[in-house]
Amino acid sequence: MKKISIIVFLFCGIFLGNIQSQQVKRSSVPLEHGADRIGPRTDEAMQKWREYGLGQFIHWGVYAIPGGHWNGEVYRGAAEWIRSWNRMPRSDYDNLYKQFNPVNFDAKRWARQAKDMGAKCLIITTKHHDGFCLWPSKYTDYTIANTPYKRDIIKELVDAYNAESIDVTLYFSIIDWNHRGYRARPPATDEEKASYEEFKQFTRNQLIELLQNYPTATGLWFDGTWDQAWIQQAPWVHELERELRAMRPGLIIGSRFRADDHGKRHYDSNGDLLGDYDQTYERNMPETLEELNGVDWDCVMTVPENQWGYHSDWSLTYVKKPFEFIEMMVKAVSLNGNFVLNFGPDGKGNIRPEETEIAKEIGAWMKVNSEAIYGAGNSNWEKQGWGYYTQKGDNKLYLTVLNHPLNNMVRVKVPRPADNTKVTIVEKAYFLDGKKPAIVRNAGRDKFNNIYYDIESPRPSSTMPYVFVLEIREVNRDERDNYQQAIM
Ligand code: JFZ
Repeated sequence: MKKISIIVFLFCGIFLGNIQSQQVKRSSVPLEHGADRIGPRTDEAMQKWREYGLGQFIHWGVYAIPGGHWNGEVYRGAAEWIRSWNRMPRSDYDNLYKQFNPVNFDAKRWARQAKDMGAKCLIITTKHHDGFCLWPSKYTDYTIANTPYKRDIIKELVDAYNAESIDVTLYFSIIDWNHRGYRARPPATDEEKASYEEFKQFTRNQLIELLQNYPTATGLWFDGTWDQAWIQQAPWVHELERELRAMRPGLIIGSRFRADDHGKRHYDSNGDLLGDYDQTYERNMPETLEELNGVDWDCVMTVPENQWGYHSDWSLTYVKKPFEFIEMMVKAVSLNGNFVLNFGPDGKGNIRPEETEIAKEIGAWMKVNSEAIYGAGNSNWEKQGWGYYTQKGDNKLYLTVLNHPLNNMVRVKVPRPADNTKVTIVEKAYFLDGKKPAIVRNAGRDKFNNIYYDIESPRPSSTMPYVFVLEIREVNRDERDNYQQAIM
């Protein structure tokens, strides 16, 4: 009995393993509005997206004026949500735009800072839940055009970032507290239905307008799509998505836009991804490659715990350190994702000093080590306690060491090639900083005959992570000795 169940178990294991590797659908509920594609995109635009590694998010709008405070009181929620706080009168919030005059705003300076940090893409809030538009939309008066500032902030940002070779994705909130037709719950009466139809047309008009106004924008990053009213519009949203994609070949849209026939979001009822990348990693990250099932994904991260827009008081929660962002970025890349760090400029158009400092420190690290990030991805070398592996092609392995071992030896476990007649050898080992050669020592085998090496690593003078490169190759087992000179 036991034997049979073991055999059945093994058989299932092999069988299921095959299904996964072929990316066959796990179930097949018939859907009209499920995923439009099974498996990742293979086009050039998506390939470029995949290689970003690091991006910048910016949350900016009239909420930057109160900065988490009103009438001497502190709002402890996310600063961009202050309009929903019962201590701030709605009419006060809805008149803030009359004072929006960010005289210190300088798109070129922001873009240069992002470039120096190492960002390859920007996600900018064109309109957050409050409905205020940073571009002069012709479909509402609640825009930058009717502030004292007047200038088209989105255009200035797109131009400045593009000039620094940074791609721009437009963040757009479906929630719009300023539009009379917007509602969270499905419309019930005829009157509600009619005004919700107006809201839908308004949303469509604005999205088309954004793509027309900013022809170089590469993607749309949707938010606020969790309301039942929106979820029930799945067929219409599906059609809208097709329309937007037809307007802009290569356009990249994440999983937070439309639901399927049964109201399922991000992944449809068959478990297939809706959109081009998984957008669920908001202030969190996957732990393993397995849980991702081969999908593209991004992680969007705040500096304090949950503040996206400008909050003048950062002493209320823990504020993350540059080391942690570098760790998250490396981890994201090691799991084939992009890491996007959020900035919340103030009401005058300044990027706060704390964020400027973080950008500088990340940038200084990237200057030396970005080769381990851009265009790199997962490696099949087994993760060890010192940090993360990232890999480019078949031969270049990057070891980002975050926890320097006390014995000054970084141990690696060499994977065994699937082909039994081959072995993986290390051809070259060096520090990415200055390409200084590193000494690799034989560290024996375990009882499963796995090979281990120790890379000598003198105690670092800085507390920042450092990177080794291993150039590796699969060779015939009997040729191994010709190559092992590098190993002491
Ligand atoms: C949303 C916004 O409400 C917030 O202000 C900010 O813009 C952020 C980027 O997006 O907040 C969310 C959205 C989704 C989740 C959590 C917060 N989520 O899926 O866990």
